[in-house]
Formats: sequence, C-alpha cells, structure tokens
Amino acid sequence: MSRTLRSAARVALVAAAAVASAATLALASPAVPASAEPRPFHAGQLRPDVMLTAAPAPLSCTVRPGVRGCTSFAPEAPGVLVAILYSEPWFRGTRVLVHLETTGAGCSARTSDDEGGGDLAGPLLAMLGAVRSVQTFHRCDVRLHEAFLDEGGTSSAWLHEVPEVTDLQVAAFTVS
Ligand SMILES: [Ca+2]
Repeated sequence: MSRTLRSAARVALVAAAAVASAATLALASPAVPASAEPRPFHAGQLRPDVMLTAAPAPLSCTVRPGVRGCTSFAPEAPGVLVAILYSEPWFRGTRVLVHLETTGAGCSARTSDDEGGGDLAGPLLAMLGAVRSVQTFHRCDVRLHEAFLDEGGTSSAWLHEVPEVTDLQVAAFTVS
C-alpha cells in the first residue's frame, strides 16, 4: 500500500469511528418524554426553554415640553422616566427610555398639552419602524407617528400601554 493510500485509509477509518461513536451516543441518550406537562425545575437549574442572553443596552431620549425632537440622547436631570418603547412585543427587546425634563412629578394629566417628542433618528435609528410595544409612566401617554415630527403623517391615539404594536411603522413619538 502506498503512503497516500495508507493515509486515505486511516482518514476513512477515523471517519467511520466518528460515525459509530455518534450513533452510540444517540442510542445512549434517554428518550425525551412526549408529555406536554411543564417539567418542574429547581433553584439553580436553568429552565430548558429560557435562553440567557444579555439585555441590549437601553437607548435614551430626553424630551422637553414644547420642543420637537430629543433634547438629549441621555437621561437628563432633573427628569422623570415617562415612557419606554420596545423593539419586541410584550415589553421586551431593545428599549428606548424616554425622560421628560421637568422638576415636576411627571406629565400633566390632560393630553391637550405638548410635553415634547422625539424622532427615531440619529442614535435611535435602530428603532425606526421597529417599535413593537410601549409603556408609559407618571400620568404620561404617548402618540406614535409614522413620519418624523416635522413631516406630519399618520399617528395613533394617545396610548397608555400597548403590548403589541402591529399596524404602525413608528418613526416618532410625542408625549403628553
Ligand atoms: Ca399632558
């Protein structure tokens, strides 16, 4: 047998051994129970259906009454967290924390006043058209807009909390 042939034979043998070993492992694995019952889990044991991934760092927009657009892309003091926009339904995924620059406790209760707003542009561009749920706090509501604030266009009603935004490609928001 030539050196090349011997080498090829050895490779084939190793491959066959790997296949046999994989088959043995497959046979040795216990059958997964077909029951739909949730399996109990214990402290210190990860639930098999939970993926552990680091939460994406939140984005920020500070708004100021009467001003169109974020006045800052960081939480400014004094300020109050008034809304969170999420990239996934049910308040998950990437977040935009919206702070209202105020010395008060939050928004006024009425929605007839302009308490600021921001475009999903600049540092928030990753969220353009990607808002899938929204929460508000401290008496605030948000209105979601399909165009940037200077451009008009379709917008939602005043929203307090929406677990699934399905019919809007959100480009901007206003707060009241
Ligand atoms: Ca208001």
